[in-house]
Amino acid sequence: MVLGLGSTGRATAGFLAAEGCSVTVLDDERRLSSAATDAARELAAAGVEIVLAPDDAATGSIVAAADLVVPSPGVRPDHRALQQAARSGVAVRSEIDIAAQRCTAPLIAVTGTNGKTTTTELIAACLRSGGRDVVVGGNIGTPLISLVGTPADVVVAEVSSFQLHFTTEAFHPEVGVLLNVADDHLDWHGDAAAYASDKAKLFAHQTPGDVLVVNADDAPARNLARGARAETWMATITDESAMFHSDGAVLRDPDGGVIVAIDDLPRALPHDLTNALCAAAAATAMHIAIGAIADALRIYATLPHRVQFIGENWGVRYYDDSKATNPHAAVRAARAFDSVILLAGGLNKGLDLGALRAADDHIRAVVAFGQAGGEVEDAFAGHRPVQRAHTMREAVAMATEAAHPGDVVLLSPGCASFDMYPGGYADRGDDFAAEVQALFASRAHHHASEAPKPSEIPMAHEEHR
Ligand code: UMA
Repeated sequence: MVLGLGSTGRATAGFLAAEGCSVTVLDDERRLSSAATDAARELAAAGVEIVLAPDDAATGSIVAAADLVVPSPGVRPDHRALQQAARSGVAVRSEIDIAAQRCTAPLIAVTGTNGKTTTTELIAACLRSGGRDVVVGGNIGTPLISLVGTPADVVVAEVSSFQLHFTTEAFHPEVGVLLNVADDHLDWHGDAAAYASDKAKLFAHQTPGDVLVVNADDAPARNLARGARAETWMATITDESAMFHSDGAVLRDPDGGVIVAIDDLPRALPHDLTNALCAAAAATAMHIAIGAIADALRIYATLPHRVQFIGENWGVRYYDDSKATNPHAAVRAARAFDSVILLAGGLNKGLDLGALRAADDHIRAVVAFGQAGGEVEDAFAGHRPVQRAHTMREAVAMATEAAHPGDVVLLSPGCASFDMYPGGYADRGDDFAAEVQALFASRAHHHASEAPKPSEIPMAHEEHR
């Protein structure tokens, strides 16, 4: 039984049906998107049974009759079907667990609260630069199971805590990368300890011949990794004695060899260096030459909505970090600048937004917005000037008003976007960028209209023609 008819559920149902399993897919929604409707039709043609919006009794009897339940990542562990599976002793395994068991190529798996997608792509770029045939999947977008059977030298997977929750010993990456662990998705996991223990499943089944790359600058990640059996490779930008490190000018490997000069990187915020070092370590574990790694790091284009520079106007720089959907990410972004006007708020995922104050020293003023705007206001009340905006346009205007030349206006919300943007964080970032550009354009127009009219140009000008 597969739970959920999103990208994971569809790929899993199709894969298992093709393996000869008898598959039933349950989705709690009564109405499907058009993509899901088309997929459901195709699956039905392949013999998969689709059940929409089942009641408790129907769910219970389908689960009781199943040998295996595969929940989609978005399905919470307290879902009645999973409770029923536990009561009936039916195995529950995530899609990445089933996929990992069938992958013949070595698996590199990347997790962490923030930086997963970028680091996954960086690793893939380093491996490709070294001549390896690479496929990339997981939380990044393509379900891992749909890559099974694709010829490749290496599989690189971004894995989320949701996906790790229901893994077994079958999930055993040859190289794991643990970037950081900070509160996120507590509405799904219940509490921070449960979230961290799911992250630890990244390396739970690794053995001493495997490698676990750990960002040593993140204390929770470092502590969590103490339980690892794999060889642990540390990466750090603060300690020059550690394995993969930065000396301030150059990224170096454990032998002190030069990986790449920091000036040669497309961007060098602190977390860019961390991601680059972790990627270099993972690629080294796969025996990629340093030169090939350096080539990839030099040309890597940063992804949109991750501290993305939008433009500069009247001495103020504007950055879109809409991808920062938890306080840890927002704090990290704000700390990359000296004086920030922070735009924060949105839909809180059960997190303590007071954690945003950890970047206090870098924040001059705050504009709060969205459903969690009140919580953002409370976090900064009495510490920093806070204003409340009701639209993105208003937020950009308020931030611009508050900004002095040299400041950075940073959209780094610390919250999910679904309260205002059903399409997700990318839509929120695009809206911010559009409002910033509109503001620039209106200022340029205003500026032009302030220029003297031809009739006001001094006569002397005429004489010089
Ligand atoms: N559904 C139910 N009952 C539930 C919950 C969901 O029936 O209780 C159904 C929904 O009606 C819907 C389907 O399940 O039809 C959606 O499943 P899903 O939410 O698991 O989404 P997928 O389309 O399968 O996408 C998932 C990941 N989604 C989530 O983790 C929420 C995608 O990550 C991932 O790219 C994809 O698998 C392939 O691996 C997205 C994400 O937001 C990008 N991830 C989180 C993040 O990065 O912060 C973890």
